[in-house]
Amino acid sequence: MDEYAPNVHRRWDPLLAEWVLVSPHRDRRPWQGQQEAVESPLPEFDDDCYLCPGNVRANGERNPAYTDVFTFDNDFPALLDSSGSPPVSGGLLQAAPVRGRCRVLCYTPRHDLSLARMDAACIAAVVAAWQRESADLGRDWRWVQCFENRGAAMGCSSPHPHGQIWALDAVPTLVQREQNTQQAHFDAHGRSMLLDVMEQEAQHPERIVIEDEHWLVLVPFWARWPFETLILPKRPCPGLASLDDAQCAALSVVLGELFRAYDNLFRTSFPYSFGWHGLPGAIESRAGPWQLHGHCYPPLLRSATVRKFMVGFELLAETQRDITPEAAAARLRAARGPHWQEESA
Ligand code: H2U
Ligand code: ZN
Repeated sequence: MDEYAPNVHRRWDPLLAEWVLVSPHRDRRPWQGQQEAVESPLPEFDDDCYLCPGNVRANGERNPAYTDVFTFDNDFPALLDSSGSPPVSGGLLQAAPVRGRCRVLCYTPRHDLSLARMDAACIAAVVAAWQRESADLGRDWRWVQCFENRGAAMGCSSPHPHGQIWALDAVPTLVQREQNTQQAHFDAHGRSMLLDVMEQEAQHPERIVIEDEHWLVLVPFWARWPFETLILPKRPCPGLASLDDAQCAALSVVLGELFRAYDNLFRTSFPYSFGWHGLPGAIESRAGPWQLHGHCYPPLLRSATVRKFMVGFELLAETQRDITPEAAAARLRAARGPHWQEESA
């Protein structure tokens, strides 16, 4: 079947409780819009990088000569240890105090690498850091958000491989919505929603991108972004700190494969926002409403320079996507393998 044949329909996102409009044939419309800059090759060490080992950061502090991961408190944190004074509120105009802590996690001393170019051992150090931060910060804060913005197209301030961790004493809006939908499903069926999704997806390999004993990576049925993926542990697992050694080792391999497939797709350093949704703190792994999952939201649509914009209809009415999730998964599967830059080197 022609993957771009007109087949307009809507799909339901059970996690965020929203509809998504799917219009596959639109991917063919002529496009003379914005061209994103294609990045040039990077040095292994950059004197001017705030995140490279031994360099001085924007606040005057010097980074240690770190050799694997390096974590520090964000010099420009969005959340502070003390709340501001919310404006006087009441009725429909509600405000609330909020406190939190923001951390930056450098994945490796190598300025030129990325999750797509790091080996599994190197990624394992990042997975361990996510677990550590999630457990430590989870003792003091209600929510711990690990995430990464990659590439200038996603507003990332530095190509040095790094992510961020924001911890706060409030449950953020989208997390609260996922909490509500997962809890409602658990109350109604006594099972975790995402484990049920996974069971259904096992019968639909057309959306699966990577699968091993411990993990399933798929383009969700309800994906918003063109090449969006959802990363799911196969066993009940409430949060990052609950993953065991075998799951972490497998994840380090799976993440490398996924981000290499992204880079290979358009032979570029694929931009994205990626992050984990899971309960903070160290919690026993057992079936409950929360199932750990990673969301990867990459903006590219047709090439290294043509991206999807979430604008008019999306901002005012409902998210709309151009290619089907099934077509996106097929292309990601086909892009798996060695990194294109290593192939052509
Ligand atoms: P992004 O790449 O997503 O912009 O995140 C980088 C973070 O690193 C950003 O939040 C912090 C910025 O505040 N940062 C420091 O804490 N110190 C620096 O010297 C540079 C950047
Ligand atoms: Zn650097």
